[in-house]
Amino acid sequence: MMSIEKAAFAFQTDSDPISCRAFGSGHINNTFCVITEKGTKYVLQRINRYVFKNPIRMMNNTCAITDYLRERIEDPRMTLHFIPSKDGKFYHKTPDGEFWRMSYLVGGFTLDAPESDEDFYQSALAFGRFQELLADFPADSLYEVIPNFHNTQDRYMQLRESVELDCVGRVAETAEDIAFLMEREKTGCILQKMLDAGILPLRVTHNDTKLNNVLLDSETRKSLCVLDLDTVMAGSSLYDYGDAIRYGAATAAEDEQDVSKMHLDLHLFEVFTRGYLEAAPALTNMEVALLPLGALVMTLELAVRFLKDYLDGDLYFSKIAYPEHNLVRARSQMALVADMEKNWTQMNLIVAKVANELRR
Ligand code: GN1
Ligand code: MG
Repeated sequence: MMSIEKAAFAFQTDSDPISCRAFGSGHINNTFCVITEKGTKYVLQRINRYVFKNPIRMMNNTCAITDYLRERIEDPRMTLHFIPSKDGKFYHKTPDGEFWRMSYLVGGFTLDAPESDEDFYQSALAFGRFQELLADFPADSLYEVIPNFHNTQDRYMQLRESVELDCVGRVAETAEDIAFLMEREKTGCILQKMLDAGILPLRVTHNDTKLNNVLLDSETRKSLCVLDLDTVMAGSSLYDYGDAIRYGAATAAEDEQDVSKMHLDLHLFEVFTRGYLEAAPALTNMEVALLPLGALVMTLELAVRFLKDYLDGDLYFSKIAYPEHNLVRARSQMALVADMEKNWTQMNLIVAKVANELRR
């Protein structure tokens, strides 16, 4: 039996697994859809051990969050449900040290790009609700799964280290890209400084709010729940809002090679802003005022991360389709940063308008 099949058999499924195929488009973990004799569908994932150093503590976070949510939702499909392994744990560890986990795949689907305004609005509601439902969850009890995950200051420091090391000789060809990012370092560090100073509240945040991390109901197309809880940690609401805009309100894919296609869709920006603020009414005025900055900083930060990884030889974002893939990703994010800068006044006006309409 192959290792994937073995892993599928390690969990308490309702009957024996009969099929297992690759599933989803995540950059980090390896994901499969398992179907059993009774026709039940499950998601099986192998956890990326380079990225997640302590999978057991990570799963403890995830289970604490899903348990908490389960007590506060009307429809059980509004949170993930993990399936225990045959030895009663929420993960399965193989003799060679790989970790697997399994959850139900219930009546829903995900999208890599919104097919309508409504799809994107639904994702805003899902991430806003997530924020709101977890408002009283003790954020400091969560294990810091990836230290300094959205600490842009630290991300810049790491980029600088990689530039100095130049371990695969890619610095010369990316001099302009490095310069673009370095020119914006000050802006990139504002949020972290405000969090450190207590001007922005520390919240439970998802930290990876791509559209494809939202499950939509197959029948109603309404958002059911948010997926991929690996990076749930203490952070800023601006991370979640900003990352969702970066990905979902962009006119091109994250790895578009033709950067002239990459813009911020201001209409989708407004649609998401409305949904997020409706679903998370407890955001402070300061958070609301800084939403555009959240979008800019998260885009800039991911450009820094992709470029750093390109300079390191693709160690972190190791799922690449061609050698320059991470450079292409970094450049598309930089193009989006540049477009946000062009639309800065508009973005701020839109946030002010929506907040005013919702009478905040
Ligand atoms: C990764 O696993 P996935 O594809 O949902 C990454 C995010 C990035 C994203 C870019 C743990 O998310 O931080 O924003 O790729 N997750 C981790 O697509 O690093
Ligand atoms: Mg994901």
